[in-house]
Amino acid sequence: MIKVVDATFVTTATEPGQYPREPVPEVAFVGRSNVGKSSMINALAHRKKLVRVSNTPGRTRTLNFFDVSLERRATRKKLRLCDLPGYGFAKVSKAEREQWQQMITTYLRERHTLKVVVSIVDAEVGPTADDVQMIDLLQDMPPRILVVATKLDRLGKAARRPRLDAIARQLEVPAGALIGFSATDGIGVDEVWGILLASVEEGR
Ligand SMILES: Nc1nc2c(ncn2[C@@H]2O[C@H](COP(=O)(O)OP(=O)(O)O)[C@@H](O)[C@H]2O)c(=O)[nH]1
Ligand SMILES: [Mg+2]
Repeated sequence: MIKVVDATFVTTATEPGQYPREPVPEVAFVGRSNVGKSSMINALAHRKKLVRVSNTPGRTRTLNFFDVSLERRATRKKLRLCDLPGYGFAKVSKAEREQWQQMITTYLRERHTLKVVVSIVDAEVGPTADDVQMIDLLQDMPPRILVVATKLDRLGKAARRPRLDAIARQLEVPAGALIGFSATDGIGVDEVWGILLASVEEGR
Protein backbone atom coordinates (compact mmCIF):
# COMPACT_ATOMS: atom_id res chain seq x y z
CA MET A 1 0.00 0.00 0.00
CA ILE A 2 1.19 3.46 -0.91
CA LYS A 3 -0.09 6.39 1.06
CA VAL A 4 0.08 10.02 -0.04
CA VAL A 5 1.16 11.98 3.01
CA ASP A 6 1.39 15.39 1.43
CA ALA A 7 0.92 17.06 -1.97
CA THR A 8 1.68 20.69 -2.69
CA PHE A 9 2.04 23.01 -5.65
CA VAL A 10 5.65 24.21 -5.95
CA THR A 11 5.89 26.61 -8.87
CA THR A 12 5.24 27.40 -12.49
CA ALA A 13 8.04 27.73 -15.04
CA THR A 14 8.65 28.33 -18.72
CA GLU A 15 12.47 28.18 -18.74
CA PRO A 16 15.27 26.34 -16.88
CA GLY A 17 16.13 29.29 -14.61
CA GLN A 18 12.65 29.00 -13.14
CA TYR A 19 12.64 25.22 -12.47
CA PRO A 20 12.67 24.30 -8.77
CA ARG A 21 16.30 23.95 -7.64
CA GLU A 22 16.11 21.55 -4.71
CA PRO A 23 17.00 18.14 -6.21
CA VAL A 24 14.03 15.79 -5.91
CA PRO A 25 13.46 12.82 -8.28
CA GLU A 26 11.04 14.07 -10.90
CA VAL A 27 8.26 12.53 -12.99
CA ALA A 28 6.82 14.42 -15.98
CA PHE A 29 3.38 13.88 -17.51
CA VAL A 30 2.94 14.42 -21.25
CA GLY A 31 -0.03 13.94 -23.52
CA ARG A 32 -2.53 15.52 -25.82
CA SER A 33 -4.28 18.51 -24.42
CA ASN A 34 -7.49 17.35 -22.69
CA VAL A 35 -6.27 13.74 -22.46
CA GLY A 36 -6.53 13.88 -18.67
CA LYS A 37 -3.02 14.80 -17.44
CA SER A 38 -4.14 17.13 -14.68
CA SER A 39 -6.87 14.72 -13.59
CA MET A 40 -4.28 11.94 -13.42
CA ILE A 41 -2.02 14.00 -11.17
CA ASN A 42 -4.97 14.83 -8.91
CA ALA A 43 -5.99 11.16 -8.77
CA LEU A 44 -2.43 10.05 -7.96
CA ALA A 45 -2.14 12.72 -5.27
CA HIS A 46 -5.61 11.90 -3.88
CA ARG A 47 -6.47 15.58 -4.18
CA LYS A 48 -9.47 16.96 -6.00
CA LYS A 49 -8.02 20.32 -6.89
CA LEU A 50 -4.24 20.18 -6.65
CA VAL A 51 -4.11 20.78 -10.39
CA ARG A 52 -6.73 22.75 -12.24
CA VAL A 53 -8.77 20.54 -14.57
CA SER A 54 -9.88 22.59 -17.51
CA ASN A 55 -12.86 22.45 -19.76
CA THR A 56 -11.10 24.73 -22.25
CA PRO A 57 -8.35 22.69 -23.89
CA GLY A 58 -4.95 24.16 -24.62
CA ARG A 59 -4.90 26.47 -21.63
CA THR A 60 -1.86 25.25 -19.72
CA ARG A 61 1.13 26.95 -21.33
CA THR A 62 3.60 26.53 -18.48
CA LEU A 63 5.35 23.70 -16.69
CA ASN A 64 3.68 23.18 -13.32
CA PHE A 65 5.59 21.49 -10.51
CA PHE A 66 4.09 19.61 -7.53
CA ASP A 67 5.78 17.84 -4.65
CA VAL A 68 4.28 14.65 -3.31
CA SER A 69 5.37 12.82 -0.17
CA LEU A 70 4.63 9.12 -0.18
CA GLU A 71 4.78 6.51 2.51
CA ARG A 72 5.33 2.83 1.77
CA ARG A 73 6.30 0.20 4.33
CA ALA A 74 7.00 2.97 6.86
CA THR A 75 9.45 4.66 4.48
CA ARG A 76 8.91 8.19 3.24
CA LYS A 77 9.80 9.20 -0.28
CA LYS A 78 9.43 12.57 -1.95
CA LEU A 79 8.72 12.83 -5.67
CA ARG A 80 8.22 15.90 -7.80
CA LEU A 81 5.59 15.81 -10.51
CA CYS A 82 5.68 18.08 -13.54
CA ASP A 83 2.51 18.72 -15.55
CA LEU A 84 3.64 19.64 -19.07
CA PRO A 85 1.49 21.66 -21.46
CA GLY A 86 -0.49 19.42 -23.80
CA TYR A 87 0.12 18.98 -27.50
CA GLY A 88 -2.17 18.44 -30.46
CA PHE A 89 -4.46 21.34 -29.74
CA ALA A 90 -5.71 22.43 -33.17
CA LYS A 91 -6.41 26.08 -32.48
CA VAL A 92 -2.89 27.30 -31.86
CA SER A 93 -0.68 29.32 -34.19
CA LYS A 94 2.55 28.02 -35.69
CA ALA A 95 4.49 30.39 -33.43
CA GLU A 96 2.77 29.00 -30.32
CA ARG A 97 3.41 25.46 -31.46
CA GLU A 98 7.11 26.22 -31.91
CA GLN A 99 7.25 27.86 -28.51
CA TRP A 100 5.68 24.73 -27.00
CA GLN A 101 8.20 22.49 -28.77
CA GLN A 102 11.09 24.61 -27.56
CA MET A 103 9.86 24.63 -23.96
CA ILE A 104 9.27 20.86 -23.85
CA THR A 105 12.48 19.76 -25.57
CA THR A 106 14.56 22.11 -23.39
CA TYR A 107 12.94 20.67 -20.28
CA LEU A 108 13.36 17.04 -21.38
CA ARG A 109 17.01 17.54 -22.34
CA GLU A 110 18.15 19.72 -19.45
CA ARG A 111 16.21 18.41 -16.50
CA HIS A 112 18.76 16.07 -14.95
CA THR A 113 16.52 15.13 -12.01
CA LEU A 114 13.89 13.81 -14.46
CA LYS A 115 13.68 10.04 -13.97
CA VAL A 116 10.45 9.01 -15.67
CA VAL A 117 8.14 10.46 -18.30
CA VAL A 118 4.55 9.27 -18.14
CA SER A 119 3.15 9.37 -21.66
CA ILE A 120 -0.62 9.50 -21.46
CA VAL A 121 -2.90 8.23 -24.20
CA ASP A 122 -6.69 8.08 -24.34
CA ALA A 123 -7.85 4.46 -23.91
CA GLU A 124 -11.04 5.15 -25.86
CA VAL A 125 -9.47 7.11 -28.74
CA GLY A 126 -6.22 5.11 -28.90
CA PRO A 127 -2.82 6.60 -29.70
CA THR A 128 -2.87 9.56 -32.11
CA ALA A 129 -0.11 10.49 -34.57
CA ASP A 130 0.99 13.16 -32.09
CA ASP A 131 1.24 10.56 -29.31
CA VAL A 132 3.43 8.35 -31.50
CA GLN A 133 5.65 11.30 -32.39
CA MET A 134 6.02 12.24 -28.73
CA ILE A 135 6.92 8.68 -27.71
CA ASP A 136 9.47 8.50 -30.56
CA LEU A 137 11.06 11.71 -29.30
CA LEU A 138 11.23 10.31 -25.77
CA GLN A 139 12.90 7.07 -26.91
CA ASP A 140 16.12 8.96 -27.57
CA MET A 141 16.23 10.55 -24.12
CA PRO A 142 17.53 9.24 -20.80
CA PRO A 143 14.33 9.15 -18.70
CA ARG A 144 12.35 5.95 -18.57
CA ILE A 145 8.98 6.03 -20.41
CA LEU A 146 5.79 4.71 -18.86
CA VAL A 147 2.74 4.67 -21.13
CA VAL A 148 -0.59 5.03 -19.35
CA ALA A 149 -3.96 4.73 -21.12
CA THR A 150 -6.49 6.85 -19.24
CA LYS A 151 -10.30 7.28 -19.30
CA LEU A 152 -10.53 3.47 -19.17
CA ASP A 153 -13.89 3.92 -17.39
CA ARG A 154 -15.34 4.95 -20.75
CA LEU A 155 -14.94 1.38 -22.02
CA GLY A 156 -17.05 -1.56 -20.91
CA LYS A 157 -15.19 -3.93 -18.58
CA ALA A 158 -14.85 -6.70 -21.19
CA ALA A 159 -13.42 -4.29 -23.76
CA ARG A 160 -10.63 -2.97 -21.51
CA ARG A 161 -7.97 -5.69 -21.65
CA PRO A 162 -8.26 -6.20 -25.45
CA ARG A 163 -8.05 -2.43 -25.99
CA LEU A 164 -4.97 -2.09 -23.78
CA ASP A 165 -3.31 -4.97 -25.65
CA ALA A 166 -4.14 -3.31 -28.99
CA ILE A 167 -2.67 0.02 -27.85
CA ALA A 168 0.49 -1.73 -26.63
CA ARG A 169 0.85 -3.41 -30.04
CA GLN A 170 0.33 -0.12 -31.87
CA LEU A 171 2.96 1.61 -29.74
CA GLU A 172 5.26 -1.42 -29.88
CA VAL A 173 5.59 -1.64 -26.11
CA PRO A 174 5.25 -4.93 -24.18
CA ALA A 175 1.62 -5.47 -23.06
CA GLY A 176 2.67 -5.36 -19.41
CA ALA A 177 4.37 -1.99 -19.93
CA LEU A 178 1.09 -0.22 -20.63
CA ILE A 179 -1.00 0.66 -17.62
CA GLY A 180 -4.77 1.18 -17.75
CA PHE A 181 -5.99 4.15 -15.74
CA SER A 182 -9.10 6.10 -14.81
CA ALA A 183 -9.02 9.31 -12.79
CA THR A 184 -12.75 9.13 -12.17
CA ASP A 185 -12.78 5.48 -11.02
CA GLY A 186 -9.32 5.39 -9.45
CA ILE A 187 -8.16 2.54 -11.69
CA GLY A 188 -4.38 2.10 -11.90
CA VAL A 189 -3.43 4.56 -9.14
CA ASP A 190 -1.48 2.07 -6.99
CA GLU A 191 0.02 0.40 -10.06
CA VAL A 192 1.36 3.70 -11.44
CA TRP A 193 2.83 4.72 -8.06
CA GLY A 194 4.47 1.31 -7.72
CA ILE A 195 6.19 1.66 -11.09
CA LEU A 196 7.18 5.28 -10.49
CA LEU A 197 8.72 4.47 -7.11
CA ALA A 198 10.56 1.45 -8.52
CA SER A 199 11.92 3.52 -11.44
CA VAL A 200 13.11 6.26 -9.13
CA GLU A 201 14.80 3.79 -6.80
CA GLU A 202 16.59 2.04 -9.69
CA GLY A 203 18.02 5.34 -10.88
CA ARG A 204 18.12 5.79 -14.63
N1 LIG B 1 -14.41 9.76 -17.96
C1 LIG B 1 -13.22 10.29 -17.63
N2 LIG B 1 -12.99 11.63 -17.86
C2 LIG B 1 -11.79 12.12 -17.53
C3 LIG B 1 -10.76 11.32 -16.95
N3 LIG B 1 -9.67 12.10 -16.77
C4 LIG B 1 -10.00 13.34 -17.19
N4 LIG B 1 -11.28 13.38 -17.65
C5 LIG B 1 -11.99 14.56 -18.20
O1 LIG B 1 -11.28 15.01 -19.36
C6 LIG B 1 -11.24 16.44 -19.42
C7 LIG B 1 -9.79 16.95 -19.47
O2 LIG B 1 -9.13 16.62 -18.28
P1 LIG B 1 -7.79 17.35 -17.81
O3 LIG B 1 -7.29 16.58 -16.65
O4 LIG B 1 -8.00 18.82 -17.63
O5 LIG B 1 -6.86 17.12 -19.10
P2 LIG B 1 -5.45 17.79 -19.47
O6 LIG B 1 -5.74 18.88 -20.44
O7 LIG B 1 -4.69 16.68 -20.14
O8 LIG B 1 -4.81 18.25 -18.20
C8 LIG B 1 -11.99 16.94 -18.18
O9 LIG B 1 -13.31 17.21 -18.57
C9 LIG B 1 -11.94 15.74 -17.23
O10 LIG B 1 -13.01 15.70 -16.32
C10 LIG B 1 -11.05 9.91 -16.71
O11 LIG B 1 -10.22 9.13 -16.22
N5 LIG B 1 -12.29 9.48 -17.07
MG1 LIG C 1 -4.11 20.11 -17.63
